[in-house]
Amino acid sequence: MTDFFAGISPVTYNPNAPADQLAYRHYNADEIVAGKRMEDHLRFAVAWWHSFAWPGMDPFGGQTFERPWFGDTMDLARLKADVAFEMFEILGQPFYCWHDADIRPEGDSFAASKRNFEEIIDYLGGKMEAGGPALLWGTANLFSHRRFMSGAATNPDPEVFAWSAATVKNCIDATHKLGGENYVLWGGREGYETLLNTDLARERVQAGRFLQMVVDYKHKIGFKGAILIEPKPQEPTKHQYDYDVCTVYGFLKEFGLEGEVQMNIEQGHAILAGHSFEHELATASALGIFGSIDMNRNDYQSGWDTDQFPNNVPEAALAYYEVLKAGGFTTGGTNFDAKLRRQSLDPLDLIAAHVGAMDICARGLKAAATMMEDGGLEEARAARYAGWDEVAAKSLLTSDTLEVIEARVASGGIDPQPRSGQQEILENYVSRFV
Ligand code: XUL
Ligand code: CO
Repeated sequence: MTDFFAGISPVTYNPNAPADQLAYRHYNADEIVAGKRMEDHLRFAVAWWHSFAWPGMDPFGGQTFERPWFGDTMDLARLKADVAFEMFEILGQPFYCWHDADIRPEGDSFAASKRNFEEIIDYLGGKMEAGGPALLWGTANLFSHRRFMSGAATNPDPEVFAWSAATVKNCIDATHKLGGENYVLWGGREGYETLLNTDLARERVQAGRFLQMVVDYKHKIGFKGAILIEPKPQEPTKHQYDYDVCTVYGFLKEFGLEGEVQMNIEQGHAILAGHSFEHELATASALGIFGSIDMNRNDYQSGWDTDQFPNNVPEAALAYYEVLKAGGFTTGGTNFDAKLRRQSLDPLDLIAAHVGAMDICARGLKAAATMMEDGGLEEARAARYAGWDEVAAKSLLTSDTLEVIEARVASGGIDPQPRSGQQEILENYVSRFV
């Protein structure tokens, strides 16, 4: 045992806990909601990078957090893992996630980094076997080190492409070894700063080939988890290729991978792309590529990716409504890709942030399930599209041609009458539940 979380006991469900006591007031893992345990619906995961590796810097200042495990040795990496699993025990969440770079120190060669990584993976494996949470997903950090400054798969230098491919191979192997449920690719620097030095067509082909190799390798080793792409429109690069769900779908179609890859949709990334979170979720569901979510919001005034813990129940309700409509998570889950504010220095801040976020999501899920059960939105939607149930309307989408349609409209049988979209009435309806 380390003493990092000294004095903080495992958090339990207690809706009547005194105000100053840490407790889940809404998240009750075993409670049945819409036919399933809440834990199985929400499938919460802690993100290793923000919780244990992020030092609290911003563009004007460096490290604010002082953590006893900060440093580049294997002993410190093991200490970091010890503290992480102590936090998991306090929270009791079922999953966690990592990048390779979060859990192991960088070595002075590829082979040395690989050795460090494999040693830590075995260390994590031991802790998972001893009762720790399962791995929701693993991923490679192909954006922090300076070798990736011009991209990974889309780098103009084929040696960086090769380094990245080799890194991803090892990360998929490790994810597979730990029984991970998904493997994520976020194209951190797969994009460009200026077209003046960029061959955009070539970079697309490189990214397509890279992803095909990932999918081939997954099948070769028998990894049953999903491959997930996490769209983001910009930051760190000015323009990123995986802009949003629709853009990624076009890319998957181009390279014949639409049946192989699903989406990890992040709330903050959706907002950066000029969408709502629920728009991205509904789009992925409509395209049959919904996978998992990163449940972290942005500050709406800042205009960049602030990765804050969720705190808005109505937003969470609309998001989980889409998740429920999509049939819920299969391999996916709710990952808190969220970091503390840099002034939130204390171990207690880290625990409280996750506890509050889990309660917000639980409230969102419960509201979404009640709304779904009530059925008001689906009834209104069905009524709005009821005209399409008519035989004549169905043939518009199957056998009719423009000439046939024109003849029908010209003969006077069609006279469209505008009808209210009832947005305010539907907004009033939703607010009854949230
Ligand atoms: C960055 C981001 C990443 C991915 C994993 O904005 O969301 O943390 O989730 O690489
Ligand atoms: Co993310």
